Amino acid sequence: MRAYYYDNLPGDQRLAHDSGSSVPPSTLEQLGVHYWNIPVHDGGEFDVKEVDAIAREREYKNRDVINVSKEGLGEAYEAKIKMFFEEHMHEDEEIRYILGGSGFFDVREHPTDNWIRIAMEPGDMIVLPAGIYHRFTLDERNVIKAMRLFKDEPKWTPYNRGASTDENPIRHDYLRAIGVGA
Ligand code: KMT
Ligand code: NI
Repeated sequence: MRAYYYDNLPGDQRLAHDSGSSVPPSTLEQLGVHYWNIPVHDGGEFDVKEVDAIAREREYKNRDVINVSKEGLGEAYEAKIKMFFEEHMHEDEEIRYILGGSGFFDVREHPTDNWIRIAMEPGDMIVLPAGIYHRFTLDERNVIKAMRLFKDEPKWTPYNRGASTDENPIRHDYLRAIGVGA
């Protein structure tokens, strides 16, 4: 995982858009973004006990695997890619453990509203807190395979940023939790 400020230059979302200014782990922690590395070996195997330990501690009872690629998503591909990259929030955490491929999660820093780009590779596991504004894109490899963990029913409904998300109670809870008032 590598985190840096997005350069905000026009151009393909799949390019790195690296401003050259890196973001330290402490900044991500302040935003409520948690990160672990659980190595994924060449054959794709990993230590499931490490995943289980995090899942137990954080009460993620369920999991599945998503393949974000043309082959994996079929007819839904173009629409999903577009939807993932619209700035949005969820009313629950978004937890992803990367098993193959690579891609970028962009999260909004608060209160600056700068984009922080998080480059994810196999072995990287991330928790985006409920209420954080974020988006996702594939990179130029055009493929990522990720385990999605969740508590009960997955609540992955994306709420695109706007007047109503600014008033969403989960968004307000998030801002209170990171200690920067609504
Ligand atoms: C999401 O909800 O944004 C995704 O599942 C993106 C692909 S998982 C790396
Ligand atoms: Ni999301």
